[in-house]
Amino acid sequence: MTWLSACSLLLLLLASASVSDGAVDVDTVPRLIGTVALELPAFVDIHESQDQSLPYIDRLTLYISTFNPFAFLKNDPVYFMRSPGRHLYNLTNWPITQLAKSAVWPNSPDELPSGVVPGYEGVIWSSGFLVPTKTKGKLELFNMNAADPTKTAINIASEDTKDYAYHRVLWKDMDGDGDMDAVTARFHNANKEQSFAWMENPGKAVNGWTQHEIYKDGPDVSFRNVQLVSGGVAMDCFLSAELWHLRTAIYCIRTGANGGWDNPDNIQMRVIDDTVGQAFDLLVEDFNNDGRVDLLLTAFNNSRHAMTGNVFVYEMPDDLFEGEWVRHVIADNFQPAKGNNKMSPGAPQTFYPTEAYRNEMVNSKPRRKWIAVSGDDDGQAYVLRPASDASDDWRPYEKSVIVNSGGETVGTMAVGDMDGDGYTDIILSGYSANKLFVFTYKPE
Ligand SMILES: [Ca+2]
Ligand SMILES: [Ca+2]
Ligand SMILES: [Ca+2]
Ligand SMILES: [Ca+2]
Repeated sequence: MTWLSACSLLLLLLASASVSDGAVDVDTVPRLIGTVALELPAFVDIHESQDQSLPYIDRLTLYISTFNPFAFLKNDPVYFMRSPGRHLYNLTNWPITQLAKSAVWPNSPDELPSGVVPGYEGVIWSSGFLVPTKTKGKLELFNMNAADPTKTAINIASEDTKDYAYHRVLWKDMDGDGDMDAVTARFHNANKEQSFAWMENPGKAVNGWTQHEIYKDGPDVSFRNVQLVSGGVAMDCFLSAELWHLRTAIYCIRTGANGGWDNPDNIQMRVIDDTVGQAFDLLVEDFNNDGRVDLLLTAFNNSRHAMTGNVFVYEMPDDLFEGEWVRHVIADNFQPAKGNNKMSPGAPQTFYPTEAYRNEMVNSKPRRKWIAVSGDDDGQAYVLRPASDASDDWRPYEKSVIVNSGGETVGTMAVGDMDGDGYTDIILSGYSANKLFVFTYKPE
């Protein structure tokens, strides 16, 4: 063995040894590629089509909602752009196309997976808010596989008997007939009336699905579904971030209970925490890699002496209804712009900055996930990075500003590897700044 090859072998050994020790070094904050002008972008998301005949980069579609609070501009446009990964590094003349201008105050573009409604795959767009003239929301399906998706709108909430504002839809078979139904949380007249409901899939692409109310005056905006075990009993549970009730709560039925969610007697409910202020959004994932799912909550404490936002993680107890939900503050001191109805932070999501980082093991465990969180009315976007990868380390996460948008309010972020190069890309809605910000973790 020559001296040179011995050296290379040594380097190789050192390199592999340090990889198992956590050698993938990544900047906490992604690199700004540039911005794209767009009026009042609010919610952005990317969805991946299940059509495996397409190359990965062309399976992705970017969706953007916009809304204008001024009453005389009644309907607000929503947009899409196919294959965003093909346009990441050329931000002039993005081929952003209007999908519809048929709803007021469009919110989150949620996924409509293939197979939920015959012939349809694409997006379900919720809408409506508390701003005057913007209170009657819809749940519109669009088929992105159609030759002209703009002609495919169906409003499954057209049977509403009052004005409801909608923000989220989850697909779940609620009546056991094999098709996925639309579960949603909504509010009427803001803090006056909330309704957690599901709409029954009729097995075809039609308006006005039959409505079933699950719970009155509970979940109103954000919720998640998860299968849990409480005291040894398998349970089907919804966790909620309740904006108007200033709390986070859990609603469960025993898995397979007779009558399911349609029988109110089946529902066991517990308030997890009513000291958080305005609960905005939540995630249910295993944040510390100990094998148990946790609840992450973003909330703005609007009590007069606080007026500051937090990100919490709760560890779930063995008994969901009697045990203690241990709360950790993983980020604090979010400060919204001054004024009525201003809050911070907003929507969170987990991610890994690179594929190599995702695949790296530290002490035989995967890395803990990072969290991208919108600052909402503080005009900024953040990355929260765990202080360490140890499961028992609940010190606050490292909180870094991705960007100050230069405007009062930002919307949400689309996060994912849009061009498939192994580096995560991020598109942020700069609502007040009237532009999209485009980032990547790929070094220059
Ligand atoms: Ca069903
Ligand atoms: Ca059905
Ligand atoms: Ca956990
Ligand atoms: Ca990428």
